[in-house]
Amino acid sequence: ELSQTIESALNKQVEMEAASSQYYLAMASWAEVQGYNGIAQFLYRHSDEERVHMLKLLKFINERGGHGLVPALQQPTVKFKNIHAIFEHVYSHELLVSKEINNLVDICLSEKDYSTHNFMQWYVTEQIEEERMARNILDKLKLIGEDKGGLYIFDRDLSTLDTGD
Ligand code: OFO
Repeated sequence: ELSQTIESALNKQVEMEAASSQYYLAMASWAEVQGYNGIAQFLYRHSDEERVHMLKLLKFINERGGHGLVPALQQPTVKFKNIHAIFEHVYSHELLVSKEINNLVDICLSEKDYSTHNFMQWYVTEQIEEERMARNILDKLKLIGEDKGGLYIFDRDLSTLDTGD
């Protein structure tokens, strides 16, 4: 059984993952319109993954006797300055997600809910991966700077870059 506190904390995370999915979808669409097809593919995949993160939480809540709530859609930022700005957003967003995941883990411990604590470990590991990937991408972009050729290769490489789980 989930306590009310855990159930609403999990539902808050459902909302966050859904918002992440929307967020990356908006970035993907912008990148595609600008002609960055590889970057767009990468961001579309990332958006799909965030939806899977959301579903996983929703189903866990239901399995444990709670009710996973589908959140309302909010329009995310749809226009971006450039590719660099997009990945700065990705990085800071993932840091925020990690902070929220850690909060949730904290709540699990204070509520002595060890099964939810155990379930949340998947997200803890996932965030390490997501932060690492976002940091790597930012490092690459720093090297590229304003170089058009570099950005062209970066776009091509991102079409096949693994986004993890
Ligand atoms: Fe980006 O990992 Fe879920 O939110």
